[in-house]
Amino acid sequence: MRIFSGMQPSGDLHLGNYLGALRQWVASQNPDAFYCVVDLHALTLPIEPATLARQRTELFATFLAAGLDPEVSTVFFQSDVAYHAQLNWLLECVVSFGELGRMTAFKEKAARAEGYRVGLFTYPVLMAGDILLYETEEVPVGDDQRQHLELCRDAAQRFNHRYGETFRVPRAVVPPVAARVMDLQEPTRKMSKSLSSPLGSIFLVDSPEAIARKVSRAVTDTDGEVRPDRERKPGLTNLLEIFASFEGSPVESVAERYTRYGDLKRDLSELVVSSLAPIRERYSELLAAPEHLAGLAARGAAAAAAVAGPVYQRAARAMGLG
Ligand code: AQP
Repeated sequence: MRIFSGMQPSGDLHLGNYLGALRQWVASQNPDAFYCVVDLHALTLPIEPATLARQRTELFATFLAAGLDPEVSTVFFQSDVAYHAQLNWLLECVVSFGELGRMTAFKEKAARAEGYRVGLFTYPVLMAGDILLYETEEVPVGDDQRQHLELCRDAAQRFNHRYGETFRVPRAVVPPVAARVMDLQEPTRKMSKSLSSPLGSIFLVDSPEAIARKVSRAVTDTDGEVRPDRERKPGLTNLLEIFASFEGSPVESVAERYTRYGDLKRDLSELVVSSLAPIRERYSELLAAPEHLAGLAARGAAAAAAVAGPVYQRAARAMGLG
């Protein structure tokens, strides 16, 4: 199964990234799967060069620490494969201004970024190209990426219609539980790398103490009944979903076991800490060997370019270039 997905190195990964996407990647990795640190996307918001340089390496290490195996699938940096930037331009001349203006992620981020960059507006096109370059069938992502995936599908179909059959049209694969992990302090907003409050996100690299503090301070409600209800009890439902996702059981069966919020929070803390401990440990080991990581990334980029190159050439020729 040809799979592609990516994450931007815009900060430490949180539980949403892990449960919504990365854990699915690990489960579905195969020799035909491509997992990418989409570092060009991280330039859409202000970021210091030294911070980006550090964060992209850390994200690559996090992928491996979570269980991606570069001996099985292709793991690489987007900016190492120039076809991503090249196809972006071709697709910018296929996607319309109006379509991009409807993207909710853009509206949310632009509202918070003073004098936002053109790239913040156009990055869904770059993302569409990331996916189309690999003749992708499935894109494992969290729920927040559905709209961008639809844009990608529309762009592929329009291109094929206008210039002849060129791209495979991909589909999103979203997990059944925890597809949208919410901020622990503002549970009507998704947990985010760049926009969350300090206690709102649990990061994969958080210490056990930090995790316990964040879970115990998570916003719930006052009716005291342990049952899932996204509308009326978003905070509690979020905790139940995180629990169910880590445990691999239905949300209702977790809720049935508890009568008190405090007990649920205590057990959830323990579950999150024990589930993330091996990832934290492996992450530190990997970061201690940067040359090894660089070697793996170079191999990944060569393998990715071998697939992306012919697809880019095909698209360029279809448009009358080359
Ligand atoms: N809260 C979430 N719940 C479930 N899945 C989520 N994802 C992101 N937030 C949640 C999924 O993780 C992957 C990360 O993609 P990205 O790096 O492009 O980041 P993003 O979707 O823009 O959101 P982030 O991680 O919070 O970063 P910032 O704050 O920088 O925008 C995707 O598969 C996404 O669906």
